[in-house]
Amino acid sequence: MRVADIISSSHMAYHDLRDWIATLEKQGQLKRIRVEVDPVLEITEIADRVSKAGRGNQLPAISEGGPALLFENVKGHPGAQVLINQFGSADRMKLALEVNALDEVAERIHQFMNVKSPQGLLEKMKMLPMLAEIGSFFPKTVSSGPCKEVIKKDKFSLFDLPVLQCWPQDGGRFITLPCVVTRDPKTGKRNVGMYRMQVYDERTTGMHWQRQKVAAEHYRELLRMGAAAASGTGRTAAVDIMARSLGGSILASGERPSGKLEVAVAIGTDPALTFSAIVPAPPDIEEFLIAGFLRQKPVEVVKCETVDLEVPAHAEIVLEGYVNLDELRSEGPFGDHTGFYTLPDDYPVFHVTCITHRKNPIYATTIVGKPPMEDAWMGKAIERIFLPLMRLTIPEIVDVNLPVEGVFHNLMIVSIRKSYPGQARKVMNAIWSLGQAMFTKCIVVVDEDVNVQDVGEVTLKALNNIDPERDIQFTMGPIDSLDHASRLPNYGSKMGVDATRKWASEGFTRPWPDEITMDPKIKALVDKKWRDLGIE
Ligand SMILES: Cc1cc2nc3c(=O)[nH]c(=O)nc-3n(C[C@H](O)[C@H](O)[C@H](O)COP(=O)(O)O)c2cc1C
Ligand SMILES: [Mn+2]
Repeated sequence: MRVADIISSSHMAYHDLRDWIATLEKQGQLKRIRVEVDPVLEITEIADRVSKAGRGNQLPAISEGGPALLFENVKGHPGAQVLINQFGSADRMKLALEVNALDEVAERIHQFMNVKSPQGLLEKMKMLPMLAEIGSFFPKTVSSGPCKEVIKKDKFSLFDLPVLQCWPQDGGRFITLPCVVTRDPKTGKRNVGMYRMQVYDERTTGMHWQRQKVAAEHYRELLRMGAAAASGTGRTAAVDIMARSLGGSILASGERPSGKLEVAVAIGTDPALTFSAIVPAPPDIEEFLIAGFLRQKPVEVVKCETVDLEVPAHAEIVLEGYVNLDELRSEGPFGDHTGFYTLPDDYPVFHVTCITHRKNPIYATTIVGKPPMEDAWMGKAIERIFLPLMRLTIPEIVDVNLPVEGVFHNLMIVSIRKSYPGQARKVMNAIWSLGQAMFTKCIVVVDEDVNVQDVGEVTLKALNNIDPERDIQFTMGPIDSLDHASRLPNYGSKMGVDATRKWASEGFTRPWPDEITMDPKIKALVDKKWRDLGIE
């Protein structure tokens, strides 16, 4: 399939999940499955085989994964449909974002960032279309939408949804592809993040926003506001819980958290919006705007029934509710994208107050586990799209590779144009200060002549070029919550490898050898003789 053949200039943004599914089907990228399957473990085994199709346990860079799957006969859920692996190949990721190459998205971002102040009327006029385009990215509030076709405020149960248990030791069933909407209690800005939700019972789930994520900050912000307003009654069990969860840094003893943070969750949205929920954007940039930029058409949002939040009007399923500020509950274990189970930990509890959905809603989900899986392709898209944004603050970066086996946060290989001594270390520190890249456990910095996408070449050159004691540096800092090896949860060490060629100005005065390459004249000579040699 050539994405170029599909995306003509007249193509409009995917309206919703159904429009996206129809496109996938037209392109032969979707398989409908009518055989009965169990959402407990069985769907995972099928999806895992499909996402690793034809590769055994090989972990390739970018190549095709198997098709998206739409299960139409899910055990225990008559009439339900489950979509999985919608993003599970390089081509589908491009199709989802309606580009021929992911670098096109990067290029568009670059164009917007590159705007200089216009000189004279003509240049100002030239900017008008771009300004009009920016206007079209902002979300549009509409009065109703398909997500309101069915509204359930009194009688509903989360068990009605075909939620998967993914892996044998999972603590239960997990909603794995939710777009979780919260509002910053101070600024009113909205955030959409993807945080998995363990179903506890008919009306409550876990809310696994890790402490460094934006919704967790909204929650803390509300706690701070409550703490500031509180009159100071005795220390309570709730405070102890919060102190444990938040490192004791928010509430002084004697302060009692109260109140709730409203939360809405959209499941099954158009692919740009689903993708925007995982993008590690700066906290103040609303994902609705990012999705609008990606699809070049506003996201239509509609007010919730029971909370003061907006959700995508075309979502298949919406869960409305709140988390209490004084309630945490054990979440997990969960077979995670590291290839290991994440062990149980305390997280807030989401209480559902209302479910709205389309008629015959399609439940969108994913599984994570040993790579490569569906999330590998989303991660690769982020790698490409964020390169120009990284270059804004670290302009010497030439290219970046997050190998899928490095599960995003364990390994980043970065090539730089080195111009001054110590620059590789400066780059490492800049990456460790850059949003969610702070979690990167190991950064390998190479010179610009190394192709970071070729891990073999990196291994050859990087390891030849280092004197480990001199070139490896350790630092302490925040660690991904999923890391099971750090000395403390969320806090530990990181490693940077300066594999650039060392300069005399960096204290390296020995001669540096050339790389081996053959004389081009001899190459040409052998090319000419090659057939006569009779080797092939
Ligand atoms: C399939 C999938 C599941 C994810 N689950 C979680 C999760 O449970 N908790 C979490 O903090 N981040 C999770 N993430 C990563 C976040 O979605 C990502 O860090 C995102 O940028 C968070 O948005 P925010 O910056 O608005 O907080 C997941 C990502 C994917 C692709
Ligand atoms: Mn965000």
